[in-house]
Amino acid sequence: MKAPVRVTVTGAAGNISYSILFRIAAGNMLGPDQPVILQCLEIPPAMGALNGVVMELNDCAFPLLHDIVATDDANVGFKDADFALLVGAMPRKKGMLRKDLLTANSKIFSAQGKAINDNAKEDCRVLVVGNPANTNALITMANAPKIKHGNITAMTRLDHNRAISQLADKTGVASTDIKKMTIWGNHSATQYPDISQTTVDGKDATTLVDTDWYRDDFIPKVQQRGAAIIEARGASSAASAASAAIDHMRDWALGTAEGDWVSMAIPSDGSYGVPEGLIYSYPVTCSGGEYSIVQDLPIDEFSRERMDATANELSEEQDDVKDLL
Ligand code: NAX
Repeated sequence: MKAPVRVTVTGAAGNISYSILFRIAAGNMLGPDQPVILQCLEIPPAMGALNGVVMELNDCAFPLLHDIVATDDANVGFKDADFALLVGAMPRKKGMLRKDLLTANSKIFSAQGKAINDNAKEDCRVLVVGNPANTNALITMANAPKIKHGNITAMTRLDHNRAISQLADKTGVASTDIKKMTIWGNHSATQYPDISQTTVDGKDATTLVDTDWYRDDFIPKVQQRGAAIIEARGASSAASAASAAIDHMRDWALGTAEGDWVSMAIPSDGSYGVPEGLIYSYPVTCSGGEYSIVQDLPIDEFSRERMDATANELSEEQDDVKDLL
């Protein structure tokens, strides 16, 4: 049996974590031969609820779960972490502008960036789920210079999975028949779900669906899916967000399938003309615990406009938090 690795989850008493923690402990993220120690971080008012979650985790008697740490001290929560899933964030309240949300969360992520820097392993792999995820990741990265460059990422895998599911449904295939889906940019309504390189059971997706459906139905549906879930459920996506976080970390750690890629929001290196340093979602392949951007894809005018629009939104968000970078 391998030595256990330490996985920190913040917002551990929240809705997404109520699914994430159990999936990690069951081995869905790092494989059935990788024991884990869960380090659950919360804020003081949520420690009672977190205690209940810990009781339930214990009651599962998961063979891979070696230990659980429950704390409201970020220095304890990130101690020696190999992986960190930053789920905890302040939710958007009624009447709150996007900018107010950015400011409130920027404080959380600058403090957690410092705590990661001071306590986590230098090659700790970090996934930011809490919104606005890309810019929260930017703030975390700016405050954690010791962490290996590129290891602070944000989640667009839920958007990627939503896009696969919509296209599979439209073309009448299984989701496993869809390959090479891409989400470009921000995890927001400006994201660009791109099927120009996607295949459906080996055929070009663009030859199977008409352009009007793609542009007027598919793209907005993927962009607005989070709002549709809130409308239907009265609460934001939780189990599907948890599942996407597990997918993101699993593929990063264990590798993507041959002949396919996934979408991850990562620090831009300038690829595809995106300003360097923004946390931008790209198509990536993963192998040996590292990701690399899929290069040299053809970009037509329609794509270019959308890729630039979502990059511009990220640049504006970056500007709003520049004092913390
Ligand atoms: P909940 O409100 O259920 O849980 C959040 C938890 O975070 C709470 O228990 C709270 O006490 C805790 N928390 C707040 N500040 C903290 C801090 N400084 N340190 C540690 N814990 C802290 O929200 P939930 O539904 O779990 O969603 C969590 C975040 O994910 C939200 O920001 C949400 O917007 C975001 N999402 C991101 C998605 C993505 O695809 N990137 C999709 C789903 C989700 O909307």
